[in-house]
Amino acid sequence: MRKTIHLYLIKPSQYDDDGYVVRHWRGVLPSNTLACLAGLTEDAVQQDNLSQLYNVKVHLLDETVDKIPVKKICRSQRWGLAKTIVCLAGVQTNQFPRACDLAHEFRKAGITVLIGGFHVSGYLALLPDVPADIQALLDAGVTVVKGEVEESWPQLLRDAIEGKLQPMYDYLNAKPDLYTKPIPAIRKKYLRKFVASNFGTLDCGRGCPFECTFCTIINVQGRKMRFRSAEHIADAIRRNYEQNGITFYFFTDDNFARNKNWETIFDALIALRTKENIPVEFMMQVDVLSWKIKNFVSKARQAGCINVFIGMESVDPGNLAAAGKKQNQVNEYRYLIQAYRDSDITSHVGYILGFPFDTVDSIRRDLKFLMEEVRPDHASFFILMPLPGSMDHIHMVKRGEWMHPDFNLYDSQHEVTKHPYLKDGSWRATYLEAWKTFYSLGNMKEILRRGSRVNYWNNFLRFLWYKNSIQTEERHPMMCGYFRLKGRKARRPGLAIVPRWEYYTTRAKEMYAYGRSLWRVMAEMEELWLQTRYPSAAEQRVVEELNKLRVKYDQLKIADLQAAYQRAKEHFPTLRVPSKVHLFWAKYSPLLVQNKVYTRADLHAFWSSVREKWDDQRWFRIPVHKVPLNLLRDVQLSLLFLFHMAREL
Ligand code: B12
Ligand code: SF4
Repeated sequence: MRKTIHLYLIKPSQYDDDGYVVRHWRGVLPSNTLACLAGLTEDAVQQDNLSQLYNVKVHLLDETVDKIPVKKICRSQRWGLAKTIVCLAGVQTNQFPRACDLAHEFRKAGITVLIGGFHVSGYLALLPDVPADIQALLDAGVTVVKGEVEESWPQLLRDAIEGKLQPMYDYLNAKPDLYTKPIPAIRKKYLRKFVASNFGTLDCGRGCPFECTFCTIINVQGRKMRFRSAEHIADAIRRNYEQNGITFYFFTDDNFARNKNWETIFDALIALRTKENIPVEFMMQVDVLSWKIKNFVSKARQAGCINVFIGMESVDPGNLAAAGKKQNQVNEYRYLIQAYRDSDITSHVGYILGFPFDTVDSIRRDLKFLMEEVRPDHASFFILMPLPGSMDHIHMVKRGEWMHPDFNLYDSQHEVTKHPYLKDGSWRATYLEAWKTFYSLGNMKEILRRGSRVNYWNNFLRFLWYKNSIQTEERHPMMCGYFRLKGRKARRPGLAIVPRWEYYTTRAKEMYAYGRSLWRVMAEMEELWLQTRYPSAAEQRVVEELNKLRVKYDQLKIADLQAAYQRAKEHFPTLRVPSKVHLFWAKYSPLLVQNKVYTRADLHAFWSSVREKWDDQRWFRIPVHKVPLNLLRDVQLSLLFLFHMAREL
């Protein structure tokens, strides 16, 4: 009988500021590292004939959306009937403390544990000495893997199964050629934990030729570009479409524009779209010079690109020079954004706060410049942090400068170093202000109005994700999902497990605050939709017919409305003329209020005044008779809004 091997590929999460493990009901971005290791494992099991000797069961767990069944895993190799191997995968610096806690717990139960990813790879790439926390892992019998494992995974897996693992493997200098290596495997079951189950990840290449000092990629994956074969990529996309219905990809390459195979990959995607009718679309990461590469932008659009993430980082040339970001020319930013906009590709810029010349005032000034002159469609803000594996980290170590000892905070939303001008919490305060300013109703409105109609919902849904993350979940959108879950006992070691009563009371309060905040976000998004949505041609025609009547809206009779619909129907035969009851409500719906701008401002004003009177205990001044009608209008409007949004998901 073949021995069962339980291979757990676990992507650890992070602790929140109260020490609870961060987990969400639904995630937004699936982990590419898990997909990569799953693909490599499937291949290794087949290629290495492991399947003839062992029954390898692969379990994919992403702690940002899955509860890790620690006890079950610890019990899984009791009685010697099975062997369990835990791989802590893609561990970034902010996930390292959580990964260590999990590793020690598994090791106590005698489980084989390996750890890899950017934290250990980056740390050990630039610093010769093994730091205490990594040494503690080694002492506990955890195997530490530095670098990429595309070449070595079959051997590593065999070593793990046969109990021959070495304490440390170093593949940093043996960077794999990716050309025909197994492609990340997408698992439908895993994707069910995410908002969009048609969403896959794939790295078409690795490496970046530039030299930014805050970046770890160049010291781990190198500056020499490596890439996958376009044919392999196209095969995987075809297979994922047929088997799992995947139509949207995040190409996680750090810089797709420097992938030497970009044109062949785009051609393969264009062929999939045009010859095989596979409606694939994708987003990718590029540098600020990408728009100058001949045909790059136009071909990207033809290949299905709808969004680019651009490492803009700052609009201050002094800051860019200090960060070694020589390629970024501020005076060309607006042309870059426009080039993508002209091809109907939305732009998303990464923007770092806390460079040497940043002050509260300069950040505000730069943000204004970014919003008014550069005019990207989206921006993500990050607090500068010295990640192990970056030149910034090495320089600070050498200079003996203070860095926060808790790696859990190295998530670009906490201050982990001291800044000469951003003191006493003003760094984080300015960071939060930047999010609020960029995603204000006014700026979102501008973006939707200047963007093309085809990208309307693409932009809108991203706004919703970002607003919800920042305002309701209070987390960086790239580290956030929908609806935070908290395990009472999933708390950082050293912190007390609070009694049930206290825990549930606090959770109830948190839920209430969450509900209120979500309500505010949804109301703002509804208003945004009302003010910017594209009415259908038939609807516009009805409004035109109404305008011809030259009667003030509130003087319109139901019969007038019905007649307007009848006349519009002559041009749009499929238009349904609503019943009188329906029109009675429609008359009060803000959707029909004016030709130009739709709004729920009157409803907002009504509820605010009710609230004010309630708070001042002037109950008798509340116009009770208007409450049911306005409530119905609000519900009707919300349903309409949710219906339109759901259609686009
Ligand atoms: C795509 C991406 C994202 C995406 C999606 C990430 C994902 N879930 O897949 C999003 C946008 C969500 C994201 C967010 C963040 N990211 Co990011 N992201 C990347 C990026 C560009 C690609 C990741 C990837 O797929 N790589 C390919 C995989 C296969 O590489 P890998 O993880 O290193 O795995 C290989 C090896 O390390 C090894 N390996 C890994 N684990 C294990 C385990 C075992 C046991 C073994 C044997 C081998 C092994 O095998 C793999 C195959 O060779 C990387 C840069 C990069 N080039 O990797 C940054 C990067 C990983 N991100 C980074 C950061 C900082 C973040 C954020 C904190 C930023 C922020 N505030 O938003 C968040 C954290 C989010 C989170 N909770 O994970 C840093 C991490 C550096 C660090 N030391 O922590 C990186 C390196 C970029 C950088 N600027 O330096 N990110
Ligand atoms: S351009 Fe991006 S990926 Fe390349 S070195 Fe700079 S930060 Fe890193």
